Amino acid sequence: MTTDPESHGDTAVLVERRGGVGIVTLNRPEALNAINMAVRRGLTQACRDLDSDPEIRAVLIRAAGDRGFCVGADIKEFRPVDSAVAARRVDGSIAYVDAVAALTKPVIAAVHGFCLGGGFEIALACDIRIASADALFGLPEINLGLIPGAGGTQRLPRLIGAGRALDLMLTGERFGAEEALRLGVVSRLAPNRDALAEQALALADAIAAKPPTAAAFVKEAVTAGADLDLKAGIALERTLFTLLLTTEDRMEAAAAFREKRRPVFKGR
Ligand code: CO8
Repeated sequence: MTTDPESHGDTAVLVERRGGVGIVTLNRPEALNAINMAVRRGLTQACRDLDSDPEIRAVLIRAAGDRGFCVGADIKEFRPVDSAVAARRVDGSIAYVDAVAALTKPVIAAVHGFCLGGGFEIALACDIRIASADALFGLPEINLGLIPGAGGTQRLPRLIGAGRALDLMLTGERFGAEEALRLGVVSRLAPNRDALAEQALALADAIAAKPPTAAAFVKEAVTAGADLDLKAGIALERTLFTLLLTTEDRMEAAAAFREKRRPVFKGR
């Protein structure tokens, strides 16, 4: 089933439901999808709505326009901040990235063109990144007298290692899709934008067809486990594994295998 896109926060963020996949589109192509207040609000709301929708089993975040996924914070909205109180108010504005990271369902970023600053940080808060050959990544905050402020200094080193992440953050250099694949920033490449749209949706569909509780638990084991020592991480894995033994979906998977048919997973 496909729904007409709903808009969140003006038309800055669109949400569409296609079968079990929730598609979130950053939609300010005239500003290369720069993150303004409407994007912050829209993305936050979209993630919350899709996470609480029982029909949705995977989320895809993509962007409108030819030129890119997102060029980061809307620099035209930057204002002088002259007190700690005002700075704290600005600091509270990364709820949109927290909302992406808080999704309990698998989330994929489909990246084309520019993916800079806060845009890159949105992609880093996703579980899987797939890029088209024209993708250009970078954390240029240092050139603005800032540091990445929406999780980049923490998520990028965890993903690719501290040395490589520091190199990218201290230079602010941009890097292309092949380099992103080599570094492990993305796990899949598509040859062009059309192929990206197709491959990203096919990947989301494939994940949406998996038993949803197992998908949520594998995500939890990896993301929560990353903050634990090995012993505690393995204990978490054991707990989640044991819980899955009690699900109807795991009995259905075994029955379908025996009966040589496709399984039907209900998330129970
Ligand atoms: N904010 C607002 N508008 C933007 C931005 C941006 N970040 N980037 C591009 N635009 C606009 C341009 O102003 C232009 O609009 P207009 O036609 O009305 O003048 C339009 O998009 C097209 O851009 P360009 O004409 O500049 O196109 P080019 O092909 O010449 O260049 C670039 C494209 C290389 C992407 C260039 O626009 C650029 O360098 N943009 C800035 C990228 C950047 O520095 N991003 C990082 C921002 S910092 C950040 O994201 C930190 C977030 C941490 C959270 C903190 C919370 C407060």
